[in-house]
Formats: sequence, C-alpha cells, structure tokens
Amino acid sequence: MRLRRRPSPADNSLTVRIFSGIQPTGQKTFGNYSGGFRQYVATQEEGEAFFCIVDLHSITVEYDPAELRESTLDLAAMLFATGLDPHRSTVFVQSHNPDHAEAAWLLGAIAGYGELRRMTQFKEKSAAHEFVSCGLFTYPVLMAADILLYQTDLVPIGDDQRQHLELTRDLARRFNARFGPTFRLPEGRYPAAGARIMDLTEPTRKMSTSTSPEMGKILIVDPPEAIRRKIMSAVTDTGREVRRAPDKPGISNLVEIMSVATGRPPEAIEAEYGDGGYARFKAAVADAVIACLAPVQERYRALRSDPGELERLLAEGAQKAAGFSRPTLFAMYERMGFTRRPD
Ligand code: ATP
Ligand code: LTN
Repeated sequence: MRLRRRPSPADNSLTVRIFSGIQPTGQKTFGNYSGGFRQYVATQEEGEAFFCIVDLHSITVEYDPAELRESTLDLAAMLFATGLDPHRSTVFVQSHNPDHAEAAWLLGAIAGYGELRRMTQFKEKSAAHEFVSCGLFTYPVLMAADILLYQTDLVPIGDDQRQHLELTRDLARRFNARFGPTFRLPEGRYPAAGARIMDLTEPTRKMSTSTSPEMGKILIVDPPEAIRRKIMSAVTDTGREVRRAPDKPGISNLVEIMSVATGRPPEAIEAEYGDGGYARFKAAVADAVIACLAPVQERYRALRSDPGELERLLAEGAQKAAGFSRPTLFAMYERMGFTRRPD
C-alpha cells in the first residue's frame, strides 16, 4: 500500500495501520469467520494492527450484563484461536481505552441526523426492536471514532459494514476540511469470496449472530454433527448444477462457504462439483467446514480455560492501544478549540 504524507502532528507513523472491531455478543458464526477473523489474521502481517472487542457497541440493543462479561472473554479467546498473535497485533477491549467514547462524542458534533437515519443497519435493527436506544442510532459515530483514532489505513470487514465505512470516510473528510488535517482516510478490505455469508435457512438474508435462527447459522464452536446437520438441511434452489447464479442464492452461498473453508476459488469448486448434484456437494461442504474449524475449536478450548491469561493479554493490549490513540484524541480537542487539559 502507498504510504501517505503526514496529515497532522497526531499522525507521526509511516507504517500502514490496520484496525477492525468485533462485537462480544452471542456465539460467533462462520460469517464472522469469513468477513472477520480470517481477514484479521491475513492483514496482521501487513502493518501495525489493532483488533478491538467493541463492548460499547454491544449495549446498543438489549443485552444481559453477566453474558457480556463472559462473551468478552469468549471473543478474546476466539481472536487468538483463529491466529492473532499478541506479540504482533494489539488486541484489546474498547471500554478499556476511554479515548473511544470521548472521540465519539466529539465526532457527534459533525455527524448529521439525516445521514445517520439513512444507515441500513439502523433501519433494520430499529424495525426489529420495540425499544430503540439512542446508542443504536449513534452506533456508526462510535465506529468512526474507533477507526479514526488510530490513523487507520485499512479496515478488514464484511460487506455489511461497507456503508458504515463510507460514513467514517465522510466524517474524516468533513473534520479535516473544517478543523484542519487530522485523520487519515481509511479504506475497507473485503474478502474476494465470502464477504457476505448468507443464512442457511433463508439465503437472501445475511448469516447473523443476533438475528439468524439456530439452523440458519454455523457457529465456530458447533460440534461436527451440528455443522453437518445444518449444512445438509440448508435451503437450496431447484436444479442440481453446482454453480453460482443470482437466482440461486442457496447454492451460491454453499459455493462461497466451500471456498472460505478450503481457500480454493469458487470457480475451481464449480468445475469440480458441476453437475454431480446437490446432496453430494452438501456432504463435501460439511466435511470441509468441519475440517476448517476443528483446529480453531481445539485452540479455543485451551485458551478459554485460562481467563487470567486472557485478561492479562487484554490489559497489555489496552495500554498499548491508548498510547496510539491519545495523540489523535488530543489533536481533535486542540483543533476543535478546547482549552488544554491540565496534566
Ligand atoms: P449482527 O449480525 O448481530 O449484527 P455481526 O456478526 O454483524 O452482528 P460483528 O460480530 O461485530 O457483528 O461482526 C464482525 C465482523 O464479521 C464484521 O466485519 C462483519 O462485517 C463480519 N460479518 C458478520 N456477518 C457476516 C457474514 N454473514 N458474512 C461475512 N462477514 C460477516
Ligand atoms: N460495526 C461493526 C463492529 C465495529 C467495527 C468497528 C468494525 C465496531 N467498530 C471498527 C470495524 C472497525 C459490526 O457491527 N460488525
């Protein structure tokens, strides 16, 4: 990636910065593996990487406090189990670095009611809940703060976060134009295959941690029998040809899942399974997903059994993260005309 000129005193790094966030809610799915975990591991090699467990985002819809505490450690274990190296990447909890909440408040001054109201995720989630929190509405502003605080170049995400990333870029441009150059403009990194894994029972909706039914989502921690049962009963379209097509969302989704699980391009999979029929193909997809997740599950169980070590790694991560975000936060205050914070 091209290196940029320094746009601000807060941005004194010439290395590529990578940032992504993931919510500590529920059990993570194969969709999260595809658009999230798998990409985090690939991008950590490319520069200075930060991966944030976004607990402040998780309280924007109804949740259980005891569950949030457990899910935070579950997710930390999963991030390391899927291959993040704590010596290379900074893995931390959002609420452990107060700069995120502060920067979100500041960015709230330049985010418009109209643009937030247009966010698809807000429209969908607010329609699905009786009580719509203020936090759900301003959720994308906090996400922008997460990203911009680290002078991020690259954001590995799934397709569902595209609109939020565009908003982040708009806010960065607006801030830079109004208060002077302060933020780098981040770019999204989406996987070539598997950017949007679909629900197995309803392949026109995304496979979602929070809204998919049990049979619609493959959990990363699912035992092999459960994975097989879910894939074998996945909704497919009429026909027997294994080929992606806009009017065949069911089989298209299984081809993408197979591609993610094996690392092979979708075209090679279509060529191999072509007209062999859906049942044979589904059995092969189940085998591939089980084989892909088995080593992750084993590492996950080992890591999750030592919460003290996970907490220690997260504490180290938070301290390191704050060292990187602080100069940007202070530059924001200064540019916006606040008096200097007493030491
Ligand atoms: P929810 O579905 O409850 O809104 P989520 O799973 O989208 O939650 P996160 O767990 O924070 O929310 O998502 C982490 C990452 O996983 C994000 O980068 C997101 O784009 C990606 N992701 C989530 N679902 C899918 C999917 N079905 N296909 C590909 N990537 C996905
Ligand atoms: N909004 C994202 C989670 C998220 C995120 C971020 C992703 C919060 N902050 C910063 C990338 C960068 C989601 O719902 N999946």
